[in-house]
Amino acid sequence: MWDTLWLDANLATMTPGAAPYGAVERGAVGVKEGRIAWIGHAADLPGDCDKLAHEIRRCGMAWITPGFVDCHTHLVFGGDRAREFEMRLQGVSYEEIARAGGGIVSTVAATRAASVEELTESASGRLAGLAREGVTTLEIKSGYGLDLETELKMLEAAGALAACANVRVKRTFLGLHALPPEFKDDRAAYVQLVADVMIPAIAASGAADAVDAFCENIGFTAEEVDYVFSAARQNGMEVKLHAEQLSNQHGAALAARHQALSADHLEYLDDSGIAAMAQAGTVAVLLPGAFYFLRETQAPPIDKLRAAGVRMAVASDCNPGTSPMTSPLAALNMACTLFRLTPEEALAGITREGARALGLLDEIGTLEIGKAADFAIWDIKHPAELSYWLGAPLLRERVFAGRTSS
Ligand code: DI6
Ligand code: FE
Repeated sequence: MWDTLWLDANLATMTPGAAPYGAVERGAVGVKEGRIAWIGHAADLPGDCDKLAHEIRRCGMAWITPGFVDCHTHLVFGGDRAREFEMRLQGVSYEEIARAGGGIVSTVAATRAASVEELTESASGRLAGLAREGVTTLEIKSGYGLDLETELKMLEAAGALAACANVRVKRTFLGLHALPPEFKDDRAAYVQLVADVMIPAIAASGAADAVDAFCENIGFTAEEVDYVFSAARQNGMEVKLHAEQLSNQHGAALAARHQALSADHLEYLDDSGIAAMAQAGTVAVLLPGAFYFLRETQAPPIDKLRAAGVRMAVASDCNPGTSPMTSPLAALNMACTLFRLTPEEALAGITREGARALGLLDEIGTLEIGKAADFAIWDIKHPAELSYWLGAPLLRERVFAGRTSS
């Protein structure tokens, strides 16, 4: 017998195939021990409902999707940058602020000053925002500590969120996010510290399983990233990259050479980068919240990515500097309005492709037998509504490992 049988629902399974959204109308889902034990048309259920499961849950023909996977966030940080937002509105650019010692480095100071408890507490408020819109798995990056102690403190806070909330968290070490003030005259020494000291320590402690970097004029060069990625791979860690966000540094191609899970942002990606990603199977993570907040005008080359068969994920990039957004539904809307994704591509981007970008597609991301019973139940009549409404309370229920949870 199953633990729970979800009935009177339409399913957007997001499994690739004939039907758009992998849709199954009048579907049913049987869950046992936190996993999907049966899924299909209710008419094909192998017996009498009451005999199949201990508990029957009727959904009033709501739609069930896989739980949302937010595969790129900087959810843990100290302080905020609302004041900087005001400055930008008065005409100061993001790059100017960064060069003047503001930007990421100001968040570093606030993060260093915060305790693990304070970091966990402030991030849990943001996590609640994501969960209210169906997120069951998210990635959290470090990168506002820039010293081993604070980077580990951030990763500890991310781990604490996973322990107390009904959510799956993947942790990423983002040592090459900005040059810490104490290394401002010795870039090479900081890059070496990240590669030779921090990565081995973080790999050994299991505090993160992937390494990210910010490859940019105001961040780190492709050469510096290459050095750090080599260390990451030697220490058995996955890699991913903030690439081509503000300029073309050929970061995506570099990431692909290291078999990166994903290359993220990609507004300035060129044809050779696209080809390299397609060949390596590196996922393109699209972050329309940052595009919107920075008032960027060059969109990522969506048509070319699609034509090349590069998989596209969509994520919030929740961070204090360029995407203070805790709404995955807003990200879907922006992916469609600003980047011209179809609503189906956008939804796949925050479910199946988000899972792929985290290396978790065997476990989550689609509704299939054997996968974790993480799903979101929506008061909608068609899945396109998830990309259409802005600010509507669409979530009826969030289910994590087979249990309803807020
Ligand atoms: N790119 C981004 O959009 C964020 N980090 C990055 O490398 C911005 C982080 C910040 O401004 O705090
Ligand atoms: Fe980011």
